[in-house]
Amino acid sequence: MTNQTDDQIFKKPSLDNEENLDWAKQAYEKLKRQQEEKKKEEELLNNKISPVISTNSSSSENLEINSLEEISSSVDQIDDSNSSSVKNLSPKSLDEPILGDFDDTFTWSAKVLEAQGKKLESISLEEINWLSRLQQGLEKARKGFVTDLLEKFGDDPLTPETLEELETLLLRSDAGVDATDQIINALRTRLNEEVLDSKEGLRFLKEQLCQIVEKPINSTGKDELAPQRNVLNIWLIVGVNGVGKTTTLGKLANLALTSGFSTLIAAADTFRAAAVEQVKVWGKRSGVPVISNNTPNADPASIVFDAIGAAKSKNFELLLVDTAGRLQNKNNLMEELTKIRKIIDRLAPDANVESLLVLDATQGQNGLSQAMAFSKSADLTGVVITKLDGSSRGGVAFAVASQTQLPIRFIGAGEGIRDLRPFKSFEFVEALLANK
Ligand SMILES: Nc1nc2c(ncn2[C@@H]2O[C@H](COP(=O)(O)OP(=O)(O)OP(=O)(O)O)[C@@H](O)[C@H]2O)c(=O)[nH]1
Ligand SMILES: [Mg+2]
Repeated sequence: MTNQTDDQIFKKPSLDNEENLDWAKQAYEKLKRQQEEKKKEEELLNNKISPVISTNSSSSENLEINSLEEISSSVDQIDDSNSSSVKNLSPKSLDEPILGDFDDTFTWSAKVLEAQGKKLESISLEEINWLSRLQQGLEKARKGFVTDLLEKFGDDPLTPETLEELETLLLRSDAGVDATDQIINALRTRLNEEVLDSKEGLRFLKEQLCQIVEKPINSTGKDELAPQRNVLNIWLIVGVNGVGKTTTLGKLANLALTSGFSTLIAAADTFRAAAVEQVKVWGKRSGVPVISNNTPNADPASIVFDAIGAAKSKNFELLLVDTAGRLQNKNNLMEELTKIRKIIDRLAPDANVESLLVLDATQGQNGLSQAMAFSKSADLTGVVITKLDGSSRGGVAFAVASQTQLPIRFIGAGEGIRDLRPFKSFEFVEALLANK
């Protein structure tokens, strides 16, 4: 079967139509018009209602819920404002994406969206902006990989020697032995069958990389992880200290709220004094209420208990639970997670529970042993990879997928509230191997 036929049958997205810039140009014009219209609207609105804005922001102070006694009254108050002011409180205006120049990064981002079947009518600045940042964030990883790779591939057909070089590059980018073996074997088989030029070699490599990260995702039957509407979803955010759990939770809260899910946060990391404050700051930034207990070393399971009670009584759709990354020792940490898990299973047996392990890309392969340790006590269902910006070890995504068989659900590439998006294999592989 020829490759063309493969593509036709599976309709795989591809960035092949390099010359065609029409779609990107139209997309740019559309976003530019949108941005201008929005600016005008905002100016009009500001002139009309500027005094009201400060009143709204002061109400955000009331969104904190610090004790069980306060829950019923505070949640009542939040519920009242949920449809209007909570949405107004979301920090959209704080770091609204801005349309940059019509440059290589824009055209690359537009092409990635077009290749995935995105329609011009539904294209958004948010998506373009994220892809641009992802591609820029992965620059370090790309430099150590693609630049060398393209040099090794050269313009000539691929040889067994090029494969050896590729093997070294993959291992060096932390793709892990399993994923690397799989890719090299597939390429070797292809090479035995036919001559592969560098362009086709790169296309085939991208396809293989996509397959590795897609396998665990496909086996869950859910392309993307999103809360189910009108029922309780509980997402437990776990991982060792400093990997980015709380930041991820804050970004997820914002993503969920802007997607229209009523969201609540449980600040169940009581080990570090500053942890609860940090969660509250994220709660405020995204306009999501936080259930917490300010008593030092309060029992995390009891906070989760309170939060589930509040979520159920007020019909919240998503409860995000921040957990500790460090306790007196590792056993304590695992015991605590098991306890939290038990409370959830007992109190909310019908909830959709996700247990997301946060892994720091800069830690490379070390993250894998963490994954194994956590999977026992936290019953992991997925992975979030953070700090892909500035990490030269973006290849770790392939090691995670092939060795843990856990689906990667979100990726983070920056400290900002918008720097987290659902994981899409095509986008990730294209960003990692972008030829620039
Ligand atoms: N560059 C970059 N920094 C990040 C990213 N995610 C988190 N960080 C930073 O990493 C540091 C630790 O993040 P936290 O969210 O506090 O990590 P944590 O896992 O909650 O840490 P503990 O609560 O101590 O276990 C902070 O300085 C974050 O701003 C990311 O995607 N990119
Ligand atoms: Mg934290």
